[in-house]
Amino acid sequence: MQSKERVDSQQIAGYAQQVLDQSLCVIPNLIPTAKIDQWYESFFPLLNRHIEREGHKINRGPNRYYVTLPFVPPFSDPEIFENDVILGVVEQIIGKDGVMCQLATDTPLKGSDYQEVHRDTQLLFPETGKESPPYQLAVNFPLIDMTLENGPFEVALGTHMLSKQEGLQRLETGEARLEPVLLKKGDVMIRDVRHLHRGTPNHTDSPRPMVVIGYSRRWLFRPEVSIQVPRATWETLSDRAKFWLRFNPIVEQLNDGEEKYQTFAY
Ligand SMILES: O=C(O)CCC(=O)C(=O)O
Repeated sequence: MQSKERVDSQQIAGYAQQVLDQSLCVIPNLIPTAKIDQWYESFFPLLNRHIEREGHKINRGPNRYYVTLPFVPPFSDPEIFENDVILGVVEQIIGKDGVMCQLATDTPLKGSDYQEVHRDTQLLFPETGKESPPYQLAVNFPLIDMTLENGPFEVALGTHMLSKQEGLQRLETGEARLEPVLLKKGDVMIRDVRHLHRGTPNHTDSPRPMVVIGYSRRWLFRPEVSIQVPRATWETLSDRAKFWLRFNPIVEQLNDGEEKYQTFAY
């Protein structure tokens, strides 16, 4: 596991600056690939059950699924959600008193399509028509290598502080352009979810899951996502982890309900 010893505070500041300037940074080889393989294996039954139960909703486009991960091993792994480098970058952007509010996956399968170009959140103060400093981040990592064939995530860098209209105009004029982010297993992307982006078609037979861990400013209420923390897991957490998870419900038993995060594109 890469720690602050290997990525020093200057590098962390550099990653944070990249997110502020261009809306994302990629930290290579941060998560051991053996860990990713374990997540991949544990994820499959969840994906299959989700498709059986809710696959008909097609809310993210055909053959593309959003699946929340239960906060139990291997997914409740402090070496990932509480990683010093990830939290170091996150803290510099949304503050040391932020919250972790989401643990889920996006997975295009064969037959998926281009999504409409979108952002993941609305203006905080719509009456101003202006963007604010950052308040919501996604930490993403794929469970297999992303390739041009298997539905890479595409993003228009530097569009996070523009209005959607202005961003779309820049795409039309060629001033901005959508680029695939070809993350390898173990790489971690930290992004400001306001940039224009889209999912692309997976032409292969292998589903391409990408994990999303959401971190927000402490005052942002996102009722569509939350992490149920089983009491047994809570008891094992560090004080820092408890702090970041403090506004999530602690439950005696996981409630295995339907996905609430249906409206996702703005
Ligand atoms: O490529 C991906 O997995 C992300 C797709 C996406 O942007 C979304 O579903 O909101």
